Amino acid sequence: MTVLFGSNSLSPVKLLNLDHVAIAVHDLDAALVGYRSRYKVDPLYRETVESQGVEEAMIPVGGSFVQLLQPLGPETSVGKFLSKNGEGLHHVAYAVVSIEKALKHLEADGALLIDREPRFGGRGTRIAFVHPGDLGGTLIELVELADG
Ligand code: CMX
Ligand code: CO
Repeated sequence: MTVLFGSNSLSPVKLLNLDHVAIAVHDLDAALVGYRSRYKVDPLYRETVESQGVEEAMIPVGGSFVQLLQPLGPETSVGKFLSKNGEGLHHVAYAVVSIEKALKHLEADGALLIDREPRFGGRGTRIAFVHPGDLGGTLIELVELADG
């Protein structure tokens, strides 16, 4: 039997890297002040993504980002999460080579997909979510970067 350690080169989903970890916050300005004060870091991007119901800031950390998410209203995904859980880790996001190929494989594999088709996220990315009930109680986002 062949056992591969620490490699996903054979994965049809082709996870490239950890793109970001996302943290739900009540007040984005206050959170950014906290990160600047404590860790001396600033966001590279900040934008409102209406379709996701969030204002988000992306703080670079090595080759990945911390994504801070403030909900646009109480009925959004992040708004509901905050009222139930308070501030904290909301999802992890993996960069993939092709989001269509990744979704096709995951659907065929029986994954509990939230999105069968990609949607637009921040930074011009295309994104899709896998339900937290699918694996480890963690909401997973797949990201295809704008420049491939
Ligand atoms: N992580 C882990 N579990 C979560 C969760 C999260 N972020 N959000 C909800 N859950 C759990 C709840 O605790 C609940 O569990 P139980 O059934 O055991 O109580 C279950 O999922 C259902 O939760 P809910 O409050 O009823 O919420 P909904 O089912 O209406 O929505 C979800 C949950 C994940 C389907 C929805 O939030 C979604 O579609 N998310 C994807 C889009 C998104 O999050 N966009 C914002 C970020 C945008 C970006 O990153 O760019
Ligand atoms: Co995200």
